[in-house]
Amino acid sequence: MDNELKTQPHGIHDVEIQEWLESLDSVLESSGPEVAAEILERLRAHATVNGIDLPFSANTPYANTIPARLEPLFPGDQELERRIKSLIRWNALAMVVRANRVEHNIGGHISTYASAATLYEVGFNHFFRARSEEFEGDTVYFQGHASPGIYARAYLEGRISAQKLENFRRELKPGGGLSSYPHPWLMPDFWEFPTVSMGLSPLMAIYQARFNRYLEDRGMKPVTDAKVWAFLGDGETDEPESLGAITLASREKLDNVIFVVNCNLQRLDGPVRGNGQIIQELESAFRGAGWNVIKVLWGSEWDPILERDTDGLLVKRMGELVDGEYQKLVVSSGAYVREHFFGSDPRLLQLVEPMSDESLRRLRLGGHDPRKVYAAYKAAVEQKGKPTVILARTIKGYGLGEAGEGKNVTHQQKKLNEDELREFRSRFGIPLNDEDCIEVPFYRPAEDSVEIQYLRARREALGGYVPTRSIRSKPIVADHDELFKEFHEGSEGREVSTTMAFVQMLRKMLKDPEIGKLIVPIVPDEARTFGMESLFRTVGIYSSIGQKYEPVDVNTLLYYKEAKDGQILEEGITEAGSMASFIAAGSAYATHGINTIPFFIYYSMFGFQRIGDFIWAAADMRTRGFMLGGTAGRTTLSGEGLQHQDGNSHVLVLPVPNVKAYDPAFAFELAVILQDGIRRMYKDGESVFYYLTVMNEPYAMPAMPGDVKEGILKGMYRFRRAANGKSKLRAQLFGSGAILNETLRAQEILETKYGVAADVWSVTSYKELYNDGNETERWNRLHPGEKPRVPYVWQCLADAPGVLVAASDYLKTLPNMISKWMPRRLASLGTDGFGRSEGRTSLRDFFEVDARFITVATLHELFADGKLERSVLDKAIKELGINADKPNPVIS
Ligand SMILES: Cc1ncc(C[n+]2csc(CCOP(=O)(O)OP(=O)(O)O)c2C)c(N)n1
Ligand SMILES: [Mg+2]
Repeated sequence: MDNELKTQPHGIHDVEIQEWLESLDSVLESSGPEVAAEILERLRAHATVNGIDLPFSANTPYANTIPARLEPLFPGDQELERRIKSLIRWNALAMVVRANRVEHNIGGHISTYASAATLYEVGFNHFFRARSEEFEGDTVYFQGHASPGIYARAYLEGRISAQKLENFRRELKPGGGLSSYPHPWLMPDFWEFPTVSMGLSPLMAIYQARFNRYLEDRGMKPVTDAKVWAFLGDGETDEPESLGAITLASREKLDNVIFVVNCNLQRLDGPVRGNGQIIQELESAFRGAGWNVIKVLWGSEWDPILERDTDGLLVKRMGELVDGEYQKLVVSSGAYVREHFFGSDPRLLQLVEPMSDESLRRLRLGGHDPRKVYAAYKAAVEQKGKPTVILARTIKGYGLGEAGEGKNVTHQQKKLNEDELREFRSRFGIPLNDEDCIEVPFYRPAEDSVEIQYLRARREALGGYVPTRSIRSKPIVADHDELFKEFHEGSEGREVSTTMAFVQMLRKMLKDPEIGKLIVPIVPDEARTFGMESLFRTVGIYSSIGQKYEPVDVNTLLYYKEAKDGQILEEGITEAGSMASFIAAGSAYATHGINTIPFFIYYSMFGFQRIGDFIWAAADMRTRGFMLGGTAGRTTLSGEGLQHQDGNSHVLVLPVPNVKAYDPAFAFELAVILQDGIRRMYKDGESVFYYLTVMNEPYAMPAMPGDVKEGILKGMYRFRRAANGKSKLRAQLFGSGAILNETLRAQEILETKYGVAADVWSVTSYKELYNDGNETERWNRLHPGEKPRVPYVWQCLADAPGVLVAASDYLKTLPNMISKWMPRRLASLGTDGFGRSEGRTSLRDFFEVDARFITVATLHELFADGKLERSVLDKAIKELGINADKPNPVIS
């Protein structure tokens, strides 16, 4: 052989390398892999001490992590499983093709499932255990775009009818259809986890796995070996959330979590890393984070070739190609593979000399080989002390041939021509003749066929069908009147904020015999901000390993206590992670049959606008619980400025249909809302959750003025009537949250200085009022023959005289959106614009929402109605010290 080829850079000869390799082989043989690893580790340390600069690499060669000789026996009937998988492939394709024949552009994806079929089928036949009476079951996050395959399998299992398959993406058809992607909201008996907004499911899966441990450590469920599987796309890993929590998984030793990344090297537009290697990049990220990484790159056909490759040249060559080149090889002929892959070195060519071009073309990738995939899954479920990620190489659009296999356009492929359909049919052996085939009928073998029998038997052995969603928790029974009653009394002059009031309620709830244990307080490093540090000591912060150190503040009453059975999830600075915990805890009623009640309290600015998509997923998933936006209110949070002061969240919550949003002003309002929320969600089982803003401004909490519970929950009630109801000048003032106090002050000013008698209303929820108004309007429109219903806002104000003025710490659009159900024109004050670092008084002046501005707005409305002289208004502006030429806060 050519001598040049045997010489490495720096003049080292192969002989020398060979000697080192042989010595390692002999250690491996005589003493095993552990000793060999120890020697390598020592060599590395020795080299470092002696000044050898070893470049850091968390990568292993571009080869299968599990060598062929260590592969376990495949326990299934491989041929039968292949036939079942082929049928699923066909039906998945048929769903999409048929749907698009009926309506052009209805969408659907063929190529994602086509690449992932083996990854799923090995899971379904051998690993995914269902939830049953005896066992909690594994949890599987299916890649959203692979849903046609999951439906097609459920069809073979006899769980979904052909009619439903026919109505894929046509959910409004009579009899219902199938949702495009996993949506528990739309298919609550089937899907458990919404995954299609990419990047969310990997993070949710990690926190789900951690929450499972939390429940075990707190003695709320038995310790099991249940796994959380998350299937993701390689393109999906570019979403920052995807890898955002991987160090939590390794730190917490979450060997119950398994990621399977379908590395087809493509995303929607083209290659994930045309000029690089996504698999190697992911390997180093995961290994660096302490994960067990299993690469499944090459199918069994490669094993004999690799065996002949005693010099490691083939593995070296495998590592040389960038993904763009690999993608090209996938769509090329055997001759091309020979020339361009093996042709780089005569010794490589020699390795494959006996093989035909056809057999070179048929060299499978690891992710399409059930034996390799099985070996990886088995190793993953047996892995102790570390999470596992499986990086499986596949071909996007596998089996589509000319219709898209491996091509850049494959993601969007939804139509196949007749030839392409016939080819696919033949390739996967679907028993349809040429004529029938082009109709793309769904195909299910007879109930007593070996395929159906086998498939059913496998699922029976694994406890039932996956996915299946069911509600397994029992409703709570108590009404908790006693618990909340004390908060109806008021604080007797003591100044407290609504946040403090909430923490008092939380403390009391934690002691309650029925719900105490179920409460899950979740904080992203803000417990002290919200005055919750007293809970550290009383209920403890959850830590899977307890507390290995003496906390620095151990001698104080409220020391930082971590405990294995700690109840608080102190997540650190991750609103996304906290939300994922909220979702896990708020859906445990279905996932685990446990009614955990999460209370996630955070800086309100960093909720709906920062993690809005997680909140949307939580809503889809029918999560229950309470989100508390702390330090809320654009002018109530003083000092913090533009990026902290939230005047938006009550607007941003509007689109989420099943979130009930309240901006309570007083402790008794909060108590009423919390008590009712617990009833609705945990007693009556409603799929809603709550968003409550709580503030940090202290003031005396009044007692509940009579029985106003219904009004609080419906969104508004009259808090204080005008002292002089006979006055000619009348007004109705609406305030919310901390701004209600400004309204009450305005009521006083108006009465004492200007003779205006105003009633003050507390508007606890603009969202509730808006929904009620729309619903009433809709009903009236659709039932013209019946007695019209009256919106709640109108009911409240029908007999309330005078001009109307609203003020809140949020955008003016909130009061404006309900004004059409008011009997007269409404003037709205609010906090549109960027916040400022300032004190409350200045902020309320700047945003024009303080008592003075409410007063002027009221006088102006009276003036506009011709009830007041302009001179009074002019005088008031002066008297109240208002600068009429101040900058407009909305745009300044
Ligand atoms: C957050 C988000 N952004 C964009 C999309 C649109 N989208 C759907 S699939 C896809 C490509 C997926 O590629 P990959 O993750 O590699 O999955 P594959 O289909 O290749 O398995 C994109 C961009 C989405 N669903 N979610
Ligand atoms: Mg991909």
